[in-house]
Amino acid sequence: MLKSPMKVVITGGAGQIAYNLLFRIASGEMLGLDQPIIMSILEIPSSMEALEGVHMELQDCAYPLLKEVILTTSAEEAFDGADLAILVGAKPRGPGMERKDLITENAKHFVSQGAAINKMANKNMRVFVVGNPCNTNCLVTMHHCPDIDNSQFFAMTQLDCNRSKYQIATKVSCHVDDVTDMVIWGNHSSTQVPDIFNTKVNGKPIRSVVKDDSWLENEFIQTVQKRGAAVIKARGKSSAASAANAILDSIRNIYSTDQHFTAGVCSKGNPYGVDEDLIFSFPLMSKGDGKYEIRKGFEFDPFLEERIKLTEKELIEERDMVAHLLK
Ligand code: NAX
Repeated sequence: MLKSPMKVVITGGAGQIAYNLLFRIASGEMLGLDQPIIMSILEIPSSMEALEGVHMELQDCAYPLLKEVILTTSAEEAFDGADLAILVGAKPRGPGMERKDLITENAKHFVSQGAAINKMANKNMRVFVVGNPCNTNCLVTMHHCPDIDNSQFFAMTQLDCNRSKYQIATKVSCHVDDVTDMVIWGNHSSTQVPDIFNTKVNGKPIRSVVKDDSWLENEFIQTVQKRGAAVIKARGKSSAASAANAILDSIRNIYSTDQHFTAGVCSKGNPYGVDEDLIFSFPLMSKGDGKYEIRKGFEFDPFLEERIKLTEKELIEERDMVAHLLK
């Protein structure tokens, strides 16, 4: 029997990630074949014509689960009654633009989208931020949603996790599924910390299987950190299909039960001594109905500890840059 429809909002619907995402959501691949969907797509006015083309293609797929598609430039209309918001839309860095300019420019949009979510969305909804800088954009959104619990906000680090699993599996000639408990700590940026201490390969500690600490601490981490740039260099465009795939993985994890995953979440009350007002990527365990716990008991060697401090410092600096937009 079909469930009652879920309203899923996607921002940046005319962009390249969305082009790899919307069709998979509408097919049922993200929320299941028994979950009808009302898709609400928020875009900026200059991208509405392109979005109309995407809409035509959605229509031409005749998806049985897709009950309605709303295209809008109004955040309040988009988030009205939303059960899940996937915030992909964000401005890319322009010529001569510093990272700081990008952070403050993008954060402004997350102030207004946060306010619209708080006013219009279902209070039990989940917010999943992809648009960069995703951790800090998520923090800004969360600060503008006082009526929605902090535990309902997520920022994406699953793509970094998937990239890590592939590199390790290739190095030791195993399958990606044999690499478990993989965590990305901290920020989705070049300071991110793929965990090379607690990850397991076929149930054994990663260092004892790889037997090459120098590779893990240097080549592996750098390959993961720079993978996005490598894709841009080869393809001329940033990662889109793998990013959309990681969004699907993340949302399925969020709504699963007893599943280990990694994502940026509110650091309040975290067991690792990280500053308490950040969106920081941790090891998580899903608890059903979109709930999770930050997993305890992950241990740090000095290498990991030093890097986790650096990514925390970067997130605090990003928060300082948008301090005037937080409330
Ligand atoms: P595109 O530039 O192809 O698409 C972005 C879309 O967002 C455009 O259609 C634009 O009109 C729209 N947009 C811009 N501002 C908006 C606003 N205020 N409200 C609604 N829509 C708005 O970018 P794409 O390749 O799709 O990437 C989207 C975002 O994902 C970027 O910020 C990118 O950096 C980020 N990524 C995040 C990843 C992660 O792991 N967290 C990985 C992939 C990706 O790099």
